[in-house]
Amino acid sequence: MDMLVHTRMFRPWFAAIVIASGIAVFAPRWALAHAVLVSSKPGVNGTVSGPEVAVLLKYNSRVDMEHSTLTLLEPDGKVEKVVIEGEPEPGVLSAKLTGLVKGAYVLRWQVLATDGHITRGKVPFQVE
Ligand SMILES: [Cu+2]
Repeated sequence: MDMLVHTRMFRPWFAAIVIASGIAVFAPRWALAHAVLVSSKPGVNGTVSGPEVAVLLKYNSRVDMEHSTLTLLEPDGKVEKVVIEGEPEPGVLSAKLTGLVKGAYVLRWQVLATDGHITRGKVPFQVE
């Protein structure tokens, strides 16, 4: 009877420790492996002048340009596909936006990292 009580009390703690150390060990590797946006042009919530806007998205790891997509949500609610122009250096994607009028835009990105995982995010910005 005594033994059973001890076992029940022990297990949740043991599970918690195993989970916590698992996160501690693997979290840095996940962070390195996934493509996370490090910096961008335009910057997040930044303001740029139109009508032509150069886009640069810098990630913490190499990305597969062929399997990455960019879309632009325009002030009128229209969503346009943005052609990825190139990869000026590993982990950096470039594109050119043209004909942008004044207003609020959201550039949505989805990239495939070299570890096979897809990440996505958005860069809201203003054109003045
Ligand atoms: Cu990953």
